[in-house]
Amino acid sequence: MRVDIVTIFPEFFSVLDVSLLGRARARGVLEVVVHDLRDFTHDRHRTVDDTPYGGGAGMVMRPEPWGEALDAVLEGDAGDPPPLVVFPTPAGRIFTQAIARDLSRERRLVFACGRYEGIDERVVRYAAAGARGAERGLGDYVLTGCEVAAMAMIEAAGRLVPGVLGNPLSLAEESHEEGLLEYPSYTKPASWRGLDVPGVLLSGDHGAIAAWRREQQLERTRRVRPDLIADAAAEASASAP
Ligand code: JCZ
Repeated sequence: MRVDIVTIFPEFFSVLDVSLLGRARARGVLEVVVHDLRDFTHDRHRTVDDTPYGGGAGMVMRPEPWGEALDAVLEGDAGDPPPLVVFPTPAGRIFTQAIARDLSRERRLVFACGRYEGIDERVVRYAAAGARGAERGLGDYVLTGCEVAAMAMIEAAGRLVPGVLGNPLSLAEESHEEGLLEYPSYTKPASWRGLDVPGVLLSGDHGAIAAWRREQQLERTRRVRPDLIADAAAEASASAP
């Protein structure tokens, strides 16, 4: 998979050189190219923002540098389907594991990283016309810019790309993969500062361990994320014959 990122803070993305995704990049499974939006300006001050039409606080990113940047990034790509341009924004649909899975199957992703009060709305429409566009938010809170949100999405999608993770089996059992939170994990020692590992995990009874883990998943999800249980129930009734 190839990921392009357009941003006014290219140095922010140097963390993608390390860890899991860094190794995947070194092996050529994942290609990440970072572009500086200011390289697509033509004035002495490399201006990317201006005051909003209609008034209001803050600045909005002007469309011209974005148009040139997207043209340059998408130039020569005749692939089918065209690249997906993701606009991280708190005004987008919430990013979920299912969306991460969808992104991981894309041939090419482009992250358009806004700052200030966001990007001129016409850029989103332009991307949707020339490629495919998607506005996505991480959650119901506001960041100062899209870089951290983009990084989270790249990591969540990137680790699902075949060949990026060492052990693909570990993916199947983690939180959100089946609509439930993960069961609690323990390692040695069996007793630590007066706190003991649940006895069933030491029993060697694999059936009992599986049943205990499932019960823990259900209990934990009901307690901290009842909304996930409601979602799963709604999905089950929607797909019932
Ligand atoms: C650009 N501020 C892009 C996304 N989930 C979430 N919260 N905040 C954002 C976000 C904030 C931004 C920009 C300027 C995304």
